[in-house]
Amino acid sequence: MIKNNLIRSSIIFIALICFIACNNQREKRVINFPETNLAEANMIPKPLKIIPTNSGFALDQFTAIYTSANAADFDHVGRFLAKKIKTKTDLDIPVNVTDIPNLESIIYIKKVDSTKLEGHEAYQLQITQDSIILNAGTAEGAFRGVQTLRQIIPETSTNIIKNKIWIIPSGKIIDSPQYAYRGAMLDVARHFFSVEDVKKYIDVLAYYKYNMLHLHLSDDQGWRIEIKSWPLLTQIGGKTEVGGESGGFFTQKEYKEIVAYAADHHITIVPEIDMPGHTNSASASYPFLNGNGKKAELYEGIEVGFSTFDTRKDSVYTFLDDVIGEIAAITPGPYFHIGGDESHVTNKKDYIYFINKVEKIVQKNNKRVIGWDEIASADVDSNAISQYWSSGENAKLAVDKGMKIILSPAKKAYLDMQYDSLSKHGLHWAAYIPTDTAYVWTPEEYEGIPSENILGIEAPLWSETISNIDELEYLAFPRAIGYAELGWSTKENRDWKNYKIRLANQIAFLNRMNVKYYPSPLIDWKSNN
Ligand code: TNX
Repeated sequence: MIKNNLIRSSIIFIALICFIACNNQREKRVINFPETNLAEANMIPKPLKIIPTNSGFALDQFTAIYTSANAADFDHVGRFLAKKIKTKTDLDIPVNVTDIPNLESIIYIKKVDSTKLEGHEAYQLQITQDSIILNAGTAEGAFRGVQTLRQIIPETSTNIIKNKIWIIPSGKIIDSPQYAYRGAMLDVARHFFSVEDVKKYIDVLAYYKYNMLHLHLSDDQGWRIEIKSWPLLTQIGGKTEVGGESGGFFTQKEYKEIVAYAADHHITIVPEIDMPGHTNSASASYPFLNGNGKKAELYEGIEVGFSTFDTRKDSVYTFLDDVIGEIAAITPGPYFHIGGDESHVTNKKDYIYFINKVEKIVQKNNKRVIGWDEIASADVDSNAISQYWSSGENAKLAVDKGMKIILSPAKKAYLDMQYDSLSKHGLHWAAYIPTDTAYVWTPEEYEGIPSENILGIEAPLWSETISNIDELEYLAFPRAIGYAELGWSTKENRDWKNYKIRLANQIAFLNRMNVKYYPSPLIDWKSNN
């Protein structure tokens, strides 16, 4: 293996030297590039620094991709890029193939000393007339850089030389994210979404540099993850959905498939089992869990706050030990979300007792607790993360406890809020959230939360009113694209007027991906048709 790597590394090295040397010896292809401006290229999220040099790089059939040797994960990123170039341009770009006759330009994805870059997702792109060098300290950084590169490949080719070329504007990009946590949440409990749906969502999220996908796997209306030691959870609790539709669940094998697909896109899955409230489907499956004093029946409505686990029974914690243990075992990411919201029929003392016990179980499984903002009112330690959705008071409690906060304020960041009163899907209990409102707010200064407490932002998509991928996409896009920029780009680099032009330019990508976005009247989509 080491020998193979060594051989490969020398071959690639020789190929690169050859490329440079040969280019000096043989007559160099001359292209008169039209003037370009990398700073105006169509990138979302906007990179930290862009230095245009106003010329171009010709992507064409004489381009090849190379990646640092001894780094299989970089090779993987290179192949991902080649696949995406194929979809966009129909070009077959070889990856780590030496001996290419007529090689005119290279894309080199290079592993560099990570201490020279700003964090593990940082990357730099250096684009000149015959090479693109993508420097990153990790495959994750390289993957983020590849998304930028995908975005600046023009939709159409030109014919200024004999063969078709795609002119990428030249210059330098220095980039790293503002927040370490840039998430989307999908509620597969109120309505179930298939593995294929989740994968399609991941494809689009990855393009905009999201790095977390939180799956809301259980709620009153359905239990969506197979637990081998408690099979009735899915056999009974997985059967229902809001509105009487047919339910469903992920087997552990399917969940692992999602985790692996997400990992391939450098996205971490955050599983959520919502408790002690929002637990009707579990209690309908195993009645001993129930703490609200009534017999739990399967439920297909949308009212919340009526269910609770019995927080004072040891058997409930034995059950949760199994549930959390089984899910943690197939979740490589560092987080486990315990819900904790709207436990209106759990008394305060019991709530505090419960959250404390569950936190210990999560920690025993080597995961870090995330919970909705209410968990800050319990006795959690500073390592737990509070997900702000509605209560400024809970945010203060979290700050006092030294906790990190994920910002998901319902009136700004809830993807299930209607755009306006005419929206086909969605609710409006928190607000109407048109595309500009979703973008024009400042997580950096939200409700006086100190910036050092903010881990990042997440856009939750609750699914009471949506039951298929088209409806999911109607609510998620274009707003989720704006949240990507809020999470990645600095305040100085964000501007609605500039963003809305770049957003309009996403239409080609969204159409190619067959994303049924909501054509917000605030965006001049037509100019790009
Ligand atoms: C509130 S946000 C909820 C969810 C609903 C959502 C609908 C939160 C922590 N709880 O149970 O689905 O509103 O917008």
